[in-house]
Amino acid sequence: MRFIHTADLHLGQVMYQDYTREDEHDYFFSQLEGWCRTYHPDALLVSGDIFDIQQPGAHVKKIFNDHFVALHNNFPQMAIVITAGNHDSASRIQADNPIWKMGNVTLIGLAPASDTSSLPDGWQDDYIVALPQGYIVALPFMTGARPETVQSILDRVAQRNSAQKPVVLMGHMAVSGMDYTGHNFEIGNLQTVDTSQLGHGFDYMALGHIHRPQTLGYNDEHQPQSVYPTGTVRYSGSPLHVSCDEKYPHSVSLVQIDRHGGPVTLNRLRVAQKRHFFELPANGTPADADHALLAVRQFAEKHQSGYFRLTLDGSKPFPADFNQQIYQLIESYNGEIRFNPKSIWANIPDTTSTDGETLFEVAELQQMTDPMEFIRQTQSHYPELDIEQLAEAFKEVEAELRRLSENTNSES
Ligand SMILES: [Mn+2]
Repeated sequence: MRFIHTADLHLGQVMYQDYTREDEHDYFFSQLEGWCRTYHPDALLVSGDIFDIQQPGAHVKKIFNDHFVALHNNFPQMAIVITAGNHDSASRIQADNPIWKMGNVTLIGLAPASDTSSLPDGWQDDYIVALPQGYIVALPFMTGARPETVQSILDRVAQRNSAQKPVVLMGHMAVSGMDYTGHNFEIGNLQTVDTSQLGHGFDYMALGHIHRPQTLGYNDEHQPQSVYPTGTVRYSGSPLHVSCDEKYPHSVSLVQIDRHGGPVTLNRLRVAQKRHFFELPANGTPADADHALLAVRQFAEKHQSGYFRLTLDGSKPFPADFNQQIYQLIESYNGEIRFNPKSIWANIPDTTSTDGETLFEVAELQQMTDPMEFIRQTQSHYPELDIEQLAEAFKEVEAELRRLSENTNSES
């Protein structure tokens, strides 16, 4: 069996409240189509986070429809299997499955119930895509690990797989021991799943969720090809750079497995990016306002296209309309030069004044992610406040929000 594994498309993503990525996605899909033409995969697997938000607009749905209908029309023999990630609405993805089934496309949105004892015999088959060349277990994002559920499906495959064909398990989760570079913000909200919970009986686990391509237990992304034993666990990574913190190349995974029990041969197909991410100034020295503007002007003239983020010197004065000046400067590039207004601030001075009053620079507030940090520093203004109680309350709210979003993802 030969297949292409990708994930985390985030269709409809808008960068920095301002920039749509439709042409970047078009560029990716044109490359994907080229690979399908060259390598004739039996299947194309997309392991979750198809859309960037749960309720994408009609325009974004059309982008999805156009690309996947084109893939099916051009390669009707290729099975396409798409699962929902935590960014997707499980029920919306699932609802479209019967229609797409007519075009050799399987959409799996809803995870199996956490208690499977009341399900009818053979419920596992809903998650098994049986191809002439092998089996694909298509599991979407799930709350928690649910190892018995996963193993029960893998056992069902084992029963049916008397011909010893390759077995692929799809999933969307954070597995412990992986490299989460670029996910700093999100990771606090996510439980990682221990590898012992992944189940056994698969030759290859096709994961989504982490944007950095990687194979569990290997440090070999620089190689064009790798050969692994059976039971390999891999993130294909996202095709596009999704944030400034992703400084690694992106690829899709072309995988060949000839029989159950391996080996697994992986070819990394490097995705060319339509727009790159840049840090300015290029030499890394935190800039004052004039140097920053100069760096942006030079960058724009030289590259004509791309995203950039600034590192600024917080000990220097900045005009109140500094960001507006940047936007004005890049205006003539028709959205090709794209500004991340959340700058990195260096050398922020200690602004505690002599009377104990805390003053904040805008820069400092911009960097603050924990509301408790702000409250602790301004505690003198709220003598009545029980700080520990407040911290507990924040934790509860955070946990509740997480629980709600996971329920929405897995059950609604
Ligand atoms: Mn995800």
